[in-house]
Amino acid sequence: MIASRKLRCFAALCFLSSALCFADDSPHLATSQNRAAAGKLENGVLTIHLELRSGLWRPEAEDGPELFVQAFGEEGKPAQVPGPMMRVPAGTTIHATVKNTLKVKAILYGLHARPGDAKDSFELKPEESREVTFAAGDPGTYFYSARTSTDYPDLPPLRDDAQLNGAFIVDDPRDTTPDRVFVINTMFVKGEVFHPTIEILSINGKIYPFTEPLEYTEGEAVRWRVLNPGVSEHPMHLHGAFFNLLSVGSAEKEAKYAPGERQSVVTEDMVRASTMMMEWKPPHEGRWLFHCHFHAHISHDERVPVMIDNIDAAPPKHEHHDMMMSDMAGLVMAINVKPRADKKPAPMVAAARKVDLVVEPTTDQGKSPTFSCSVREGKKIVASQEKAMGPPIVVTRGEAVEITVLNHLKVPTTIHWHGIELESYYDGVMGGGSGSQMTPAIAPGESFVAKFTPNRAGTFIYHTHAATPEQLSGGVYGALIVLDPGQTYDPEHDRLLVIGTRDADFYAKRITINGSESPNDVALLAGVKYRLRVINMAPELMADLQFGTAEHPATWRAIAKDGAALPARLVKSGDAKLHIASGETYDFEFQPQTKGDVPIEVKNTLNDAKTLSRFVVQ
Ligand SMILES: [Cu+2]
Repeated sequence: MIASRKLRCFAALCFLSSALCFADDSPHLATSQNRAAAGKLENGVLTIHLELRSGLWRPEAEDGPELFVQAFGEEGKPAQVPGPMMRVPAGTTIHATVKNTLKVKAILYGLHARPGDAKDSFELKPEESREVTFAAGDPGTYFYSARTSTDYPDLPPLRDDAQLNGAFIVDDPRDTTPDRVFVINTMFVKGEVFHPTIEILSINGKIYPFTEPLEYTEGEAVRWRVLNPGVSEHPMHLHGAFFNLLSVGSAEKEAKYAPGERQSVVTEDMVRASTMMMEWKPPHEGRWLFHCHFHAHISHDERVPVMIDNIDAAPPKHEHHDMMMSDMAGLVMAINVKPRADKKPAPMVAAARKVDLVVEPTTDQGKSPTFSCSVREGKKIVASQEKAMGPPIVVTRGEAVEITVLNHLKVPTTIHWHGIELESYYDGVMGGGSGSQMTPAIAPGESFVAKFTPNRAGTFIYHTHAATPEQLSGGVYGALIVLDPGQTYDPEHDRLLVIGTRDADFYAKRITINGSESPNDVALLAGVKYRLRVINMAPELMADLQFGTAEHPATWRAIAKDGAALPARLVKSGDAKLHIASGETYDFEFQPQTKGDVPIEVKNTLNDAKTLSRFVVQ
């Protein structure tokens, strides 16, 4: 309550944004879990009366801080964040009336048949209404929206109007699989886009730890439609399980994939104004997370009191995740997976491999400290060697491994095994585990034994899951390579290209390649085929990677994403250009044909900061 009372006195900010100033009698907005369709469906016609209104949104607790925003509502009901869900079977006609009760002009998008044209919009003056009638069109996951702000006209609405949207789902009558609909919204209360002092991120109108706790059973088929109508990009990552992409789309259109054509991933980079339909089966019981992989979008600083009033918000208790990453906030959903009814205790498997991972500070403990990771197995020790990145850990599919993490830092840490389908307790998220068994943070001087048997070969990541970004930007991460049985690691032909940043900021300038801001040349042989494992492990980086020049790009062949083989439609040779967000991995085959230099460029797409390297082909 302190936070909300303070908000009401924040008059100075009113000059910057009306989101923080409002009359005391403003109505409260509801938040929506997108479970029920809005309007009235009768004889193949959906009748819906939408209104554009404004009111007080509570993205945290129901007695928590309030933000004055614009939102859609159905006539006679409270306006809501996100807006009312239009959900109809294909073949339905939609008869909608829209009324603008705001004191400003609004432009409405998406109230037409799908596929549609984003330019197909109409304007409503204050108090003006309009009736529209249209066929729903092709089945898919879409959204409608409205804009009242005038800055950044080429971007999705991002000010007080950032919550002015709602899901528009057209169901395929032949597919009755139940699903859930999650809408991610992004609002910049003031400041420049992506350089905000205040960025409010929510899923179905709530900020973690106030997002809806999800509950499933091991092996159950789970289908989600995830919508990102907003301006920001979010690489959405699922812990402990792969998910299949059934479709990807936008407000207006969608691409659908048949079972054999679907990509299997652990992170899907949801670019601005995008949608996806995903399906997965939780392989293991316990407490899990689905979250954005940009550290800034899941940090404690995402709490409203922290952002707006600089008040250190006490971490509230979460229904299922009592101690789960109490320092996380923002774009996170907690998932509790119950054991199958017929579950038998798993047999004890003696680990064939025992590996130590030692995390320690380097002598560089200045403003942006670096950390050293060393991997020990028997007498063999491989260390970071003055780079802000750990050495690869190489394991074998089907072979049980025990990795002892020894924390020689002065602060707690945890190590997450990104992309591995392991038991929750070993996943490296503080508060994870199942039942009363709870994953601890590894205190300074302590150790933790992670046990797993990788069930697919590919490129994965080990990385710190600590609440603050210093460990990530300081190099507490590395590649986790899973080989097929019988295969031996061949670092000559199996190359890593791991992208990081030494500054934890969307506008990071200090981009690293394999832990170095000034990477060495990479010697290759002409005519020889290499496997390249590309990883983005920066705290928050939307990176563009390119081999060759913009005019003369090199050629490579994509083969895997996040450790899973790509479907045939995506396995192809093409220009060596890749957009890769934090938390994604890609595998390519690269076979330089002629001798000479091939430039390597990694660019931050927000500020064009670059780190360059080159292949020297002999
Ligand atoms: Cu994000």
